[in-house]
Amino acid sequence: MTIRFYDLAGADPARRFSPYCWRLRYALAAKGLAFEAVPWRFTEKDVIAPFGSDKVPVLVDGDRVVADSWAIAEYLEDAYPDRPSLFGADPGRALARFVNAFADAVVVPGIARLVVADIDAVIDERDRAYFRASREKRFGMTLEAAQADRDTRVEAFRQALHPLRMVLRAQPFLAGGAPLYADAIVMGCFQWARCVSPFRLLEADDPVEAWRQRMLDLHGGMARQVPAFD
Ligand SMILES: N[C@@H](CCC(=O)N[C@@H](CS)C(=O)NCC(=O)O)C(=O)O
Repeated sequence: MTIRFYDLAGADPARRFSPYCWRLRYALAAKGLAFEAVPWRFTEKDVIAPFGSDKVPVLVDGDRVVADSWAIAEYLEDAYPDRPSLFGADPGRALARFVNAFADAVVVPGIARLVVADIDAVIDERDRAYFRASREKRFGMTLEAAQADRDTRVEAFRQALHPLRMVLRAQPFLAGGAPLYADAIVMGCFQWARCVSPFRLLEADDPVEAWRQRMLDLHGGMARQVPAFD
């Protein structure tokens, strides 16, 4: 039975913009596993509630259900050991956990303040009120105010990426000579941004930008072939 997962979609069902679901797409592609990505909107909580989650991704593989992108990556690694590894040899999984924490603590919140009002323009009409109310509560201000100073705020974001930049100056991928799930974790964040906003996060000569382009090329250009802004 084909693996399926619930995948955040916008007004255009082809616009899939969750950073966490993009991590999963890269993981499934790296494992060479066929999958169906079922479009899901923020307000369709009832669809995933039976799986014990109120967030996507939720993966359904036969009778196995796994929620949370990190838990799903671990599941795929353990359930499909004969496929290419997502983490590399030990302690690859443990180190990828650090990258996951860095991405969730630094990269996702950094990008959110730069594109959150743009997300409002691409989401499904049914999700609009929920998205605005939940995110304005989270930021303590309107979406427009949260994003208003992005031309200056982007400098601090770029500075926060310096650990990535140092690594990517020395090697083509975070995992070394070839990408692993650590690369997918961070790329999911950048793919989220390009699916929702034309705002330029990285300067053209940034090694992180060169790496982002390499990630866009992976798996036959999988991430380039979706509605996005660049
Ligand atoms: N830690 C979770 C985070 C998942 C998450 O936050 N997903 C968002 C979509 S990007 C979501 O479903 N949000 C539902 C909501 O905001 O109500 C993971 O890694 O999968």
